[in-house]
Amino acid sequence: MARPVIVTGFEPFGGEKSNASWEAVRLLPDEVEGHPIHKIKLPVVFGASGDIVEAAIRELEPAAVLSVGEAGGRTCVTPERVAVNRMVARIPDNDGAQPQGDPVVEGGPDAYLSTLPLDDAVSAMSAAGVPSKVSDTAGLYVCNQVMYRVLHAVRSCGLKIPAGFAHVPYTPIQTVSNPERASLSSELSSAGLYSILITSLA
Ligand code: PCA
Repeated sequence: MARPVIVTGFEPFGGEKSNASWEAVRLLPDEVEGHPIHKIKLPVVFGASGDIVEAAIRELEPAAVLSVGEAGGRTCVTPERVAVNRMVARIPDNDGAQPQGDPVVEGGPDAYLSTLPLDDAVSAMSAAGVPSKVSDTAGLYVCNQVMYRVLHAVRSCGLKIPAGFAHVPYTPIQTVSNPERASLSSELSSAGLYSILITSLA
């Protein structure tokens, strides 16, 4: 059996009833290119979210890791280029924590670059009819922290694998009460994530 691929999404936060990242992740099939997809729903909590994904990486030694978050306001699927070793929260996390500049990992490198094939992934998403673009910042909230922890764990375990993060826009239901907001269907976001996985495993 081929090594699994870890794909994570998040629980709701910021007053929303759903999280577009989990809606897209849960629509993914159970395997890709012969690799079982191990899906994990993470809490929007600094520390705990990173601990959960790090434990999964250590236990499963995956063939690839793709973490996914919701970025309200974005118009397309955005694989992230970089995670930085800082946490700054505009709103408290789901446990009430609101760090203002603490490092993700004390003494860790300032930043990690995604090891996903970003440009090829965007080309594959375009070919699949999914609007997408590489993003140069994942923010400094829980998503950046998870991306940093993923890349730090992969490096610490000596795994040479594609690993990184993508943000997806709100789903249409999240914009009904505010139709000026951008949205993308979960089906399209999920198709985009699938293209990222296929490209990463090629
Ligand atoms: N988005 C937030 C955290 C959880 C999520 O889905 C972020 O972009 O940091």
